[in-house]
Amino acid sequence: MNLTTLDYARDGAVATLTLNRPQVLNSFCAAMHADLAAAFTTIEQDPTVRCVVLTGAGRGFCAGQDLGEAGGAGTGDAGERLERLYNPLILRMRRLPVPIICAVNGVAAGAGASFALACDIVLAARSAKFIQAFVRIGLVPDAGSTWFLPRLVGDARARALAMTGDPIEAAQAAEWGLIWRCVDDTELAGETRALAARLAALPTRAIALIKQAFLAGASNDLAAQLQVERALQREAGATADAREGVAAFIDKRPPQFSGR
Ligand code: T3D
Repeated sequence: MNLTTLDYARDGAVATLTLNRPQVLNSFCAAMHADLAAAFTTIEQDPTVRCVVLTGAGRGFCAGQDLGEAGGAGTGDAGERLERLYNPLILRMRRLPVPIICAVNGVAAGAGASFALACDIVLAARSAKFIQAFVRIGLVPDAGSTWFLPRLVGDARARALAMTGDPIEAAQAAEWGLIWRCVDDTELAGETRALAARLAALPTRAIALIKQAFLAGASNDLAAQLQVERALQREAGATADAREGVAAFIDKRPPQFSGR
């Protein structure tokens, strides 16, 4: 992979993608979209990747769309850019059959906040902030934020965050349920590594099916979701890891999951 805006690193079964345009707080440009697409293609084609970590280089996580990019926000057809660049990225992350941890190392603004919320588990450094910055420049929250926000924090908080564009501190974000946990800045890297190693050793097929279940559940009624669970459990129950999990329980030993 020839990446210019993103660092791709492997540590065992964990792939880490680091947004790397720190001079503009890792805001998205066309090259970064292309790099992310290439990285996700590599991950999707590599069954040895069992967990993905997303983070940012420098003091920010991601400040959303690069407002200085020629032909970007404020020009042309914003809807076309969303359809071509952001929407496929967000859906791809939700459908990726391995867990994605977001380690929010600094400010996450605009589509950068949406990008974080599209991950499965979000850890944030105490100094990080989440900003629905869109309204500040006359735009609507996008890249999934109007879908994620009310589901995570409820309608009242979601509307206020979207309409005011006020920042929310990582600790408050955790308290409201916007993210999983807020940790001290010095602990973010270690906590992320430990969580990634743990997830990468779990039954990866079951985690992929859990992702599918939650995605389906967001638009299903209870009866439909019970059917989804039946189908997914049938699939999970037939995996080598389910056999290993039950055998390990009976044998009173720790399970050794292969991810299959
Ligand atoms: O049309 C379409 O394509 C639709 C798609 C929309 C998707 C979106 O994401 S829209 C929302 C775009 N993002 C924003 O509006 C956020 C803009 N950034 C900020 O409001 C602030 O930078 C932050 C609140 C995030 C952080 O503030 P602060 O004070 O910590 O940092 P700073 O000094 O503002 O930024 C540091 C540098 O990064 C600075 O450059 P400089 O002065 O050192 O040369 C700043 O210009 C640059 N930067 C920050 N955000 C962006 C950016 N450059 C380009 N695009 C950015 N989004």
